[in-house]
Amino acid sequence: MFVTFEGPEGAGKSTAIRAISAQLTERGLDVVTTREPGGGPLGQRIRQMLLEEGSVSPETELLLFLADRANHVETIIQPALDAGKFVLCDRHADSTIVYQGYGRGLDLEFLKAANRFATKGLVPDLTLLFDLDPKIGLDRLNIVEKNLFDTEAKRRDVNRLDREPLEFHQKVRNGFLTISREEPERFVILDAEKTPEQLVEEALTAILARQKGHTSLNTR
Ligand code: T5A
Repeated sequence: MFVTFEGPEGAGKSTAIRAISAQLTERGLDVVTTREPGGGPLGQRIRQMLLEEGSVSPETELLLFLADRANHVETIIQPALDAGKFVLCDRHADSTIVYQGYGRGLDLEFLKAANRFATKGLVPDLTLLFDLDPKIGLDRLNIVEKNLFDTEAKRRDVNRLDREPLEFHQKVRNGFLTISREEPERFVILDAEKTPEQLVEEALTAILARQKGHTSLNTR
């Protein structure tokens, strides 16, 4: 089963994925956790190019995200699904629709076709949208906070996209809400202002409910 986690900056996806992965593993599931950009060795290099400071045009940015996705699906996600594993992915194709489409203004129909090309038609079985006011998410990134599921305090580096104006991040949030309404059967929206514990519980409930009715659409 293929589950993606989406949402604006600092919404708590990575924090939740770590806990969810541990709980699914305890239930005996074979779980692969991964992320975009940067899911594999080539992806790590693309991630660095994408997120470091400097001027990058929307077109170049798009093509780098797509290159990362195509390689990620081909070398990590699809092989894991074919082996019957449970894949939890921090951001995927919806981030391209929202950041490069709703945020940067690139053509949405073109982006959908480009995503189909990069993923070879792979679509998540479930997408959890961590919905949050971007002001709260960006504030979270600017403070050192004890990560509730880790033993040490961490500060995540603020990257090139985080530094976009608040207006950009509002468009991103609204874009996620718009696309989630277009595909209500795939998306579950979570209120990311809740505590990490509550979010993990709600996300797990959604995943296990979807797993019950799941017949693998994504196994070749
Ligand atoms: N992008 C990505 C595109 O533009 N197009 C694309 O196609 C793709 C795939 C990736 C950037 O690239 C863009 C989107 C992004 O801008 P990234 O570093 O991977 O950059 O960024 P994010 O995925 O946004 O990661 P973040 O770290 O910003 O967000 P998370 O993972 O949602 O948040 P998390 O878990 O790291 O938590 C952030 C902080 O909040 C605390 C944590 O302890 C941490 O300090 N926290 C909470 N605080 C209060 N309540 C909660 N429930 C909390 N949960 C976590």
